[in-house]
Amino acid sequence: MKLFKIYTLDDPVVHQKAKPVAMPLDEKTKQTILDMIEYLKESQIPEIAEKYHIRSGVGIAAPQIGISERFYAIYFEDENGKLYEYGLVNPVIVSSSAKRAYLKTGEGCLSVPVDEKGYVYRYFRITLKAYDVVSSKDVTLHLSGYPAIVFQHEYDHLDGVLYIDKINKLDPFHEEEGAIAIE
Ligand code: K2U
Ligand code: NI
Repeated sequence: MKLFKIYTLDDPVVHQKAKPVAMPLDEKTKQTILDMIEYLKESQIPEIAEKYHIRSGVGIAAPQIGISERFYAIYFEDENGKLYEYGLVNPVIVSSSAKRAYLKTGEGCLSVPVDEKGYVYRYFRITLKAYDVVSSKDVTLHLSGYPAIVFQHEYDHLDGVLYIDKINKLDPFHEEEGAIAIE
């Protein structure tokens, strides 16, 4: 298991807009992305997370490991047991719903050491295109609900945007009309 240094709020790289990845993908970048997926898998095993003092994650973006390029890894199962395992390169959200959604519990981030409470409003549904290292194909993903939230959280990292930047500072638990609360 490759242990990554996680860059945090104090590091400029997490606040910068990352650069597109040159294609075709070089072997080094491909291996880094596969290592990021493995890191997520292992982080979700309590004994391993404790042994290596790492926080559990369902996604991780290149800027969070100090690489200012447009790729991120995803690894989690949704409540129906569907596995989301992707290594996405140069992702683009090609369409999104007017309907917005937020996690009732708020969000967290491996790059934000102290959780900030509050609602983070995102699109409820997105269509995202990218090259996927796992399938070695260009993919078009139709996502909604919790999976859409996760993919957007990572997508924001590629633009140097953190979830704390999206919380209403005057009223962190402001209820946006018509938004869907995701438990
Ligand atoms: O990008 C990251 O820092 C990883 C985040 C992703 C994320 C947080 C909140 C909402 C959507 C995505 C971490 O996975 S936060 C920790 C976590 C761990 C297990 C399950 C849910 C959240
Ligand atoms: Ni994050």
